[in-house]
Amino acid sequence: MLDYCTPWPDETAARYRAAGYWRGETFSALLSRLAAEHTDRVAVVDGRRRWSYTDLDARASCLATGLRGLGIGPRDRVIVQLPNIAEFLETAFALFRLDAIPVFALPAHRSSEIVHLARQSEAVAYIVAAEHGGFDYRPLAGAVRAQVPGLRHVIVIGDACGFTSFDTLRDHDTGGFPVCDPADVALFQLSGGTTGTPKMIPRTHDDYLYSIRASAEICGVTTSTVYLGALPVAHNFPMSSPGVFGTLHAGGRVVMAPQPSPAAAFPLIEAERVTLTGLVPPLAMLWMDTARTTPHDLSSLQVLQVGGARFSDAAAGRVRSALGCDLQQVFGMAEGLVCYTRAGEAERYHLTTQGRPISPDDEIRVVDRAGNETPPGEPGELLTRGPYTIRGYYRAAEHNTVAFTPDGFYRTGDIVRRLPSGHLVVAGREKDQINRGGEKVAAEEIENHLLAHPAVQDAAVVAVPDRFLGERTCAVVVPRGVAPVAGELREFLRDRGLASFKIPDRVEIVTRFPVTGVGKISKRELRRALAAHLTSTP
Ligand code: J2J
Repeated sequence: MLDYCTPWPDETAARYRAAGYWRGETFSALLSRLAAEHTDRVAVVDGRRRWSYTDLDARASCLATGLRGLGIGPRDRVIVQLPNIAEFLETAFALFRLDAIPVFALPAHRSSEIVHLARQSEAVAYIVAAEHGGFDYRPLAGAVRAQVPGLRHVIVIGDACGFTSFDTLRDHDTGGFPVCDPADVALFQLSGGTTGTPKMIPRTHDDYLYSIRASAEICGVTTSTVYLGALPVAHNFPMSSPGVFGTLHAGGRVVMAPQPSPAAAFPLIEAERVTLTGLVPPLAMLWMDTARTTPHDLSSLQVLQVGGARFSDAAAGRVRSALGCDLQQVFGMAEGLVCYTRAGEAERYHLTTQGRPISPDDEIRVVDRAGNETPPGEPGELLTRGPYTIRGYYRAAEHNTVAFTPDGFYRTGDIVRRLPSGHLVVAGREKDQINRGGEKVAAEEIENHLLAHPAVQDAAVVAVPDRFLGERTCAVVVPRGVAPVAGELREFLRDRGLASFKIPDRVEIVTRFPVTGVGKISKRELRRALAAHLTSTP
């Protein structure tokens, strides 16, 4: 396995193979097989462009040939920061074909995140679209390259402005691609994180393809499925649960939406007869509100998946009447474990639980602070291990001793209750993270940035409840001398190259923090005080 990754123990791996979870197929072989099987069937739709399975396969090979001409080869890491466009899939499969490893950054990431990822992964190339959503990625790419000398190539889709042009890279397919090891790392996903720097999640061909294949089966994906990629498909949820890869795996059709807004998505649902999509709760609520007055025909939509953050029982109860489709709740994580409510289950499970795990071999423990299993039905921290849950983050030996138990369970930091049926109900969170409508913000990362400001003595970032997003971020600051104003702090963080979803929504200045018995900042107390303050101010 790639250096600095934690493999599964040999006997566990052998068990997963014997059980048929790990089948020894690679992403590259998968695409070849799909192209042979589905030939002219449409694989991906992006605006007016419609690529068949044969097209996608041929394009991946041509691009792989061009990338190989740049010297990109097996085990090289390549940062892919692309919006929902057809080239996302072309790029991913071209890299798979070369046995290179895509590191999937989010379109919202900025220099702080990308520089960190490029250094951490020792990436040799960075692939971006020239512009998306009103943002020009080329100056960002220039800034990143200036800080990371090892980044040999910046490849731009669209007007390359002096960088390497994606379109001129496609070369005549000369074949002879490397054979890669299905047990090795195929791609990197990013962790929502709880630490100062985002962690990289190595996913192998074997484990990721198992979660994709099983997700597609559970979600009933077939060649008739039309999946709308509404959330940024770089996220693990729309990538693999079952997402774009699960849809392709089953021979279905992926439709790329440039934005998840009703204005962008509804016309696509109507025009392409979309049957399945996935959203985070705030978007699901926006879609429900907008559907009432939309002129668009959404009747093709059979299932709306909602996940990434807790969907309230009340909102869940409105999906059918508002959108005329079934709701499937999804509770997952880029580290592995994914739970689904399933077709045919009693409605109460769909409305009040976050589903049950994909695999019979997903091991679940719900434990108290001392690490002992809680009584059935009682809340506790969810620990898990299984055939598609990682055993360690990349290059994070020290953090791994905290994030995983000695016997390989991932400590999710989520507080759940387990029902006798095996369904999990997410009841809270223990990790120091803000879940801002599905986007994860690691408090420590933002605190570290705030501490770099000369007028900040101390900082704590916590969640405050929000009607629309579920949670927003609040930065609580003890000033050094004259207190900084909120706008200035936000500007400061933006200038440091932070993704905008990480910029605190609210800033509070205090003279000191509430502390726990051992003198640490009490975030619990801080959250309570802020929530009280919030509800008492008009
Ligand atoms: C409450 N919290 C949830 C839910 C995730 C499918 C779906 C989602 C993700 C994802 C994913 C939640 N209710 N329904 O990767 O494949 C919170 C938990 C979890 C964290 C993981 C997938 N669904 N969460 O959201 O890696 O706190 O993955 O540990 O971004 O999101 O975040 P992430």
